[in-house]
Amino acid sequence: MLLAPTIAASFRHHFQHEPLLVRAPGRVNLIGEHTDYNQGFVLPAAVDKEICFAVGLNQTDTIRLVAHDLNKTFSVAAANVQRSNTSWANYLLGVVAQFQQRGIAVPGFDCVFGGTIPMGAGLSSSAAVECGLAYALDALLHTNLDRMTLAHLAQKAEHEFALVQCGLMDQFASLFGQAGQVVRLDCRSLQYEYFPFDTQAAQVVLCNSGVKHSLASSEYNLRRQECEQGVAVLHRHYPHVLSLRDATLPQVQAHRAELGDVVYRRCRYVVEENARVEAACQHLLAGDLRAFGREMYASHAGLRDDYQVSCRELDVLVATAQQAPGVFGARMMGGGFGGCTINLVAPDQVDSFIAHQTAAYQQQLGLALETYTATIVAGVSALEPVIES
Ligand code: GAF
Repeated sequence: MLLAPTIAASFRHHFQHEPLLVRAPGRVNLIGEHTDYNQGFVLPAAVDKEICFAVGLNQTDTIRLVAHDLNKTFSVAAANVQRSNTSWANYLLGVVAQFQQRGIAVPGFDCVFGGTIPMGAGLSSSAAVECGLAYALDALLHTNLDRMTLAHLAQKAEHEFALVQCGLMDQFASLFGQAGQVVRLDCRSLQYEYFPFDTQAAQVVLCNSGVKHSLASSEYNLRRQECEQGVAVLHRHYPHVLSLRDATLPQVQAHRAELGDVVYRRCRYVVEENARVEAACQHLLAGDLRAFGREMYASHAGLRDDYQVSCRELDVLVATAQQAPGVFGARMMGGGFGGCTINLVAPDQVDSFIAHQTAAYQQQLGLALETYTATIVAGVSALEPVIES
């Protein structure tokens, strides 16, 4: 059954009134990993794995939430929204709290949500949940917040209620995606530029390792701290260095001993990854997918060896992709410690690539592989009301 009619029908069943319908996509990131919170560059796109929301004010003081896919409900007084022990509800409550922190009164509302973004696959289902509800509440409350404000609001919800000190990439991609385009965001100036992605030349194929490391959020926050430690050292020598975005490789190398081995490696990775995003965008403009793919492989090597956020399963998937015909590039994607690899594959080789990866994953690790081909779509939007027949 189609997603939006299913979510709308569930809403009517639970709440007996008419909702606003909103869709919020997940994202891929072609290159630029762990650079967003270092004020650097990222190159994401919104994809056709989405969360659909049905939301309506309910003229009461209570917020009533239904997680359609989990078959779970949660309710709370609108005046008493706090971080809860129910992890799925926190993504929504965090958004409500952000409206309230901005002095916007949030009355009681009903919300059903569900979707097709695989959980824990690194496609940012959490950002889609946050951005979709932020967009819906903005529409229902007539607050007219612009998309960048909604992205920041959703990011802060993640910081305060999911306790992950994420950068802005995922929320930005879910809200600013454009069909058929990838978008390079400068996470310091917040300027962004769209680049057409030619699906005749390559398709985005995702290989889901199936690994969901519980370490992911604690290690993520630790990486952020290590980068901050690196900045503190570099800033003493180069006062203009306020983030790793401002540092050069020779500067990082010059202070290797003072940084210490671990922090040195983290810094080296980030500085090199920023340069790779810049180079990759030039290759994309020139239509040179082989060169683009080389940047992806180098990104993976840095994430594996210097930033140390990969895992055996992801490394196997990238190594086997590198052997497969028709593959321009592959790397792990997102925060790491599991989730998906992103692969750029010649369109006429996609089927053989998937067969190759599936067989190799089974043979080398004894694991079943799930794969998705992703289409690049527009960011969060409202949907036409679904009329029940
Ligand atoms: C996660 C975070 F949410 C993003 O902000 C980003 O840092 C990414 O990991 C790594 O590039 O998806």
